[in-house]
Amino acid sequence: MSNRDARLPERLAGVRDRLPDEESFTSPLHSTRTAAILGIALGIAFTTCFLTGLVSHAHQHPPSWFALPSRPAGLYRISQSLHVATGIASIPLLLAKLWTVFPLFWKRPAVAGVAHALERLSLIPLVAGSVFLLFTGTINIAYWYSPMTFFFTAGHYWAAWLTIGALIVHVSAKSSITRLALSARAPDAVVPAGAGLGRRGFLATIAATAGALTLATVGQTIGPLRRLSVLAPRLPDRGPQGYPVNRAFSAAGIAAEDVDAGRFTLTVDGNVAEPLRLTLEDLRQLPQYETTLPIQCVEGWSYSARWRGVRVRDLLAQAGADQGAQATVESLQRGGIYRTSPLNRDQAHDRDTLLALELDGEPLALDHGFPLRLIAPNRPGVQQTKWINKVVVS
Ligand SMILES: Nc1nc2c(c(=O)[nH]1)N[C@H]1C(S)=C(S)[C@@H](COP(=O)(O)O)O[C@H]1N2
Ligand SMILES: [Mo]
Repeated sequence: MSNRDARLPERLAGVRDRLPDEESFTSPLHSTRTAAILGIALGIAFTTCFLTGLVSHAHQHPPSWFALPSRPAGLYRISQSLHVATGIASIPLLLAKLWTVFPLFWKRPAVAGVAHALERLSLIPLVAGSVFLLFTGTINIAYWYSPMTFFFTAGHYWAAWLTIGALIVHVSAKSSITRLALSARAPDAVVPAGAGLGRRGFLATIAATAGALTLATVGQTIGPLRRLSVLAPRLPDRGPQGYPVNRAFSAAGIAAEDVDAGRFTLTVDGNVAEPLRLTLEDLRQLPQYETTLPIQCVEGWSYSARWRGVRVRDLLAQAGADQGAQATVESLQRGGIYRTSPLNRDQAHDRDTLLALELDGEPLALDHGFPLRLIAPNRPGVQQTKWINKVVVS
């Protein structure tokens, strides 16, 4: 053994002595009580975000055992606005929580028994999953796609299950210490006068940050707050005909002659007695209905508008489809996963499921889907397909 090797254990011990331990972090804000309060806030936000995320996933990947209802018409708007808002509010909460509990990562012994080891191991998926979800959600609504080398919805969805599983383990492991920390009898850390923020001040700062972030984005869906929404990527009153657009006509790869009013035709075929082929003039001659419905983008922004057009159920009846028929609506757009949109029985037969020709009393702008777009109650914006030229009945 060389001299250097002989000194190795000694040198390692030296390094260990220089590492911080739990006591090195002296701020009284690293208290169990602060961690417990932030943990509860984060638990509520994450659970709401998870459940509303499942709703959105179910709309876009309809399960075979459950048909999503077409009512209440504005339900998806509430659910998805909550999803995005709770996700955004979770960012400062998570950062504050990680900062508060950070000294515990240096606690010795690092492992004290099997249960403790498992509880600590579950922190890896919990922290990594939370950071991943909030990061991918944020860059998705900010249209910053380059770091996303995977399909966003699949990655975000599976990470959510992993994170919620780890959260359940974490909450079970911490429930008694949380209860104790919040009980009136628990001694609270005392902040000496002049020593900086106290616990109340710290929590108020975090709450104010979460509130400010919410206000700076929630105007994308709550119209009267739009002036405050400096961080919202889309505003409900900016765009052609006064409404925002995600996929512009120029980005959809559709030839101008395909949407020429004189040449355009809509076909209704598939499982029908009598396939239909209708020109724009034919469609205008059919009974027209008007409805006020929201477009709620999965990214959080939304607006409500007055739509006028032909009922899908009337077209199905005219083509001689079954009472229980379902349908897929197809766009002139050539590629992309959002060029088709499925309607289950309920959705296809709802009186407000329209192929709209007009928005607020005017023909649709090209960017809003001229000549025809789908508009139906209680569904994500990605399923309100534009530039429709085909309905396939099944
Ligand atoms: N054919 C087609 N329709 C589409 C899309 C698309 O990419 N292709 N994007 C959708 C998305 S993501 C949303 S939120 C709504 C937005 O509606 P608007 O652009 O008319 O406001 O349209 C939807 N319709
Ligand atoms: Mo969207």
